[in-house]
Amino acid sequence: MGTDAARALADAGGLLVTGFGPFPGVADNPSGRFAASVDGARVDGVAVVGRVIPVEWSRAWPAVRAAVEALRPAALLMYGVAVQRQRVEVERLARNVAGRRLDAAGALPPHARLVPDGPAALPTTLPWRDLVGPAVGVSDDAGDYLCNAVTFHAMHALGERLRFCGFVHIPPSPTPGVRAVLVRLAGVMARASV
Ligand code: PCA
Repeated sequence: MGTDAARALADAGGLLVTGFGPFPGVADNPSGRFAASVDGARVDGVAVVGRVIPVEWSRAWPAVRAAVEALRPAALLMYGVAVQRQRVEVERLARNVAGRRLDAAGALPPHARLVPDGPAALPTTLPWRDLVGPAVGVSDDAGDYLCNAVTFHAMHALGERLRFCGFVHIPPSPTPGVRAVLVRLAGVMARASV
């Protein structure tokens, strides 16, 4: 997306949407495809920028942080796929753990804890009650892989700077719930800014 849309995001209370790229077992990640598809969109008057994040222990959180620093969005909505899930679920918690699981570059996490002196868990600041609906539920277990990791880091480092910050797991098959979360969050942001 062009610099004009990025400027609009910084100036107009915009929304950064992230998804992930491929990782072992998932060659084509629907969360990254969704984030790319909404890049440059306006939803309910809210400017949206979409970014695809590498599924790598050393690069995922730095990529999210760099995008937030460059774009200065009002809110950060992150998506990732969970292959066993049947429906879209807003994650209410992220935990300070990194599972010993290989990433897309074949690397393991450097430590068992994401932030050595950080809390055991952090709650989302997404207005999750407003986001749930027929195709969207909630979860209190974001796993111990990269989705949980970027979410914990983002909430730990940016939770107070962003109006809303959180993560949504989506199933591998297409469902209207994926877009519904974005539309509902944009609606909350639009109503709050009038
Ligand atoms: N899902 C993985 C990481 C990237 C993704 O899309 C997860 O649930 O942690």
